[in-house]
Amino acid sequence: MENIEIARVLRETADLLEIQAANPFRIRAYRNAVRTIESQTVPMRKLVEEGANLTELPAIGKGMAENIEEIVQTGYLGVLSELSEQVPEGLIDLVKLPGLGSKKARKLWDELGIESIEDLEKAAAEGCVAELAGFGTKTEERILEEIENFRTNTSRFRIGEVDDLLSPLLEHMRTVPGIQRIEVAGSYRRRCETIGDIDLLALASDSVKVSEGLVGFSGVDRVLGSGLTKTSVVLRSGLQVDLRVVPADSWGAALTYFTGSKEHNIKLRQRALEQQLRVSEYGVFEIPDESLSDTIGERGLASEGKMVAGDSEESVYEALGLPWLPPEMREDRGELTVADANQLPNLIELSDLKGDVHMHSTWSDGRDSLEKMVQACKSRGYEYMAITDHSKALAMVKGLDAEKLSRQWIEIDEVQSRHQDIRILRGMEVDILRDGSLDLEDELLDRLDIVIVSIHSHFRLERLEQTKRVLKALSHPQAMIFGHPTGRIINRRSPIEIDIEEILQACAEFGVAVELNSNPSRLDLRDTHLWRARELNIPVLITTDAHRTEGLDLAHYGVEQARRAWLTPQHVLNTRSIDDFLTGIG
Ligand code: DGT
Ligand code: CA
Ligand code: CA
Ligand code: ZN
Repeated sequence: MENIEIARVLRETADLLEIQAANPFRIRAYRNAVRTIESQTVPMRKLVEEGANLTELPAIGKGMAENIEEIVQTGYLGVLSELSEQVPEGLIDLVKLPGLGSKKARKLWDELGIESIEDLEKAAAEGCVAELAGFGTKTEERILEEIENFRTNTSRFRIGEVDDLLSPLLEHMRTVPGIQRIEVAGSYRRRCETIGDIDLLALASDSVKVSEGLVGFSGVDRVLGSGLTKTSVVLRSGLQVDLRVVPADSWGAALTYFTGSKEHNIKLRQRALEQQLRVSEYGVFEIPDESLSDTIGERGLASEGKMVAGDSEESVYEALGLPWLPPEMREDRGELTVADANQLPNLIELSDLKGDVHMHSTWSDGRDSLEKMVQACKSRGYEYMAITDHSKALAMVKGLDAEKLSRQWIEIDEVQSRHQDIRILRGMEVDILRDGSLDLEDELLDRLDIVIVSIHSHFRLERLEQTKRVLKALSHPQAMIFGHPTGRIINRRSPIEIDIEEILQACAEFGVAVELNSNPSRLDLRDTHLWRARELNIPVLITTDAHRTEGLDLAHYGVEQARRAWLTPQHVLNTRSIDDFLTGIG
């Protein structure tokens, strides 16, 4: 069991307890434990195996420690199984609908007998939900919207979650005898923000052993099918894994085919046909002349044609007269055209980043001190960094007022004097208030090196009002970076309603850069919006929004999305050296 799976079990328990109107302290104990586990970088599994005392972790009492041990050891939690029997299964999905929560779900169950998303959709469509006390037409409309989001969202996993689930699986597969190569293809290799299922390719002498290896993985919940070349399983997390065993001659062709995207593959095939070639997951083949004229009848071996490439991806692309293409570009967004013209963009890489300018410290809601964050940035080789704690409107995360901000600057100076080899910039993530004004006095904004403006409240304003609010904030002369512009949390919170085209045009006009927040739950701006930002010449910043030192390691997720938008180092401000960076941001 991985940490995200353990957290999922505990969260579900909390949801069910809440539906049952259990003791609030008990519910909170589960929720706090979820938070602790989600923030652990060490697998709980390892701690349990080592016999560590889990109660030393924050918010983990004796009972909760036992729960965690039970989950790690058996894969299940008895309490949850019992609770599940007392509550209809579908109610758990209801609780997960944004804006609903367990109290309202309980009420829907009690008063309208609603036990599932389907029940709720029907009742809302008939107008029954609006009639309940505390609901109303607005809530009803929103429920219908959220149901639609739910359907498109929940079957896909965020790429960060997939990474957590994959690492123990790959570790396990590497111990299977006879596997020479193993590679993850599909949307995962293209670094899509969410993943439908995992497509594993293996090169091995004995395909039965490989298949048995996958089926024997401790994280497998059920086996969907197992044949000579393909095995499919579902992990306990719900993630499906398709594994194919591929012969060496076809390795590159299979990797190309199963990396996709489907649309990219179709374009490749069309291009091949123009050159009298045929591409498949087995290789690139010449199409013999006779099979062109031949219509019915002889489609058998005679028309197979000679294999001209297939063992490596390079050979496949080369046979089609193309350079190898980075997987992030294989989305049928014009990549074959630029490849053909030998004009592939020089995509940005993680090592191009020279600084990170969005992070928090213990001054607001970060876990680590300013000093620790500086050391961590130094050890990642950064030339500069900015501390950007929250502003005062965010009282629940200890946002800084003018007085506290000034005191922070004193500490920055102190820390700076101890660390000469990294430049520490004064920054703040300034809240955009409901009316579009900024949550800090102008004279202080003036004295900051980095001003990120972000929305952390009133996410549900309607499009016109929300767009106006953001436009006002962007027009402030001190606004430098628009932080996580759409505010989405993938699979959890929908993006705010804004006219993104108008907003990006305004960024270009006012000289405001956009953030690419690398947190894999955010990835905000997303790839398609970054594409547009590039077209409009808007500078991009790839930042982590780290709330602890380990958070700085998420930068690669941002870089991957930037690559999907064809960004080069020139498009990203924090690839520049400090002086050029400051000129660019100013
Ligand atoms: P996902 O799993 O929904 O996140 O997205 P993918 O891209 O991983 O899609 P998946 O798992 O259905 O298939 C893996 C790859 O296999 C896909 O990227 C391209 C290839 N593929 C699948 N079906 C077709 C097809 O009908 N035609 C072609 N040309 N390629 C296909
Ligand atoms: Ca897939
Ligand atoms: Ca698949
Ligand atoms: Zn932040």
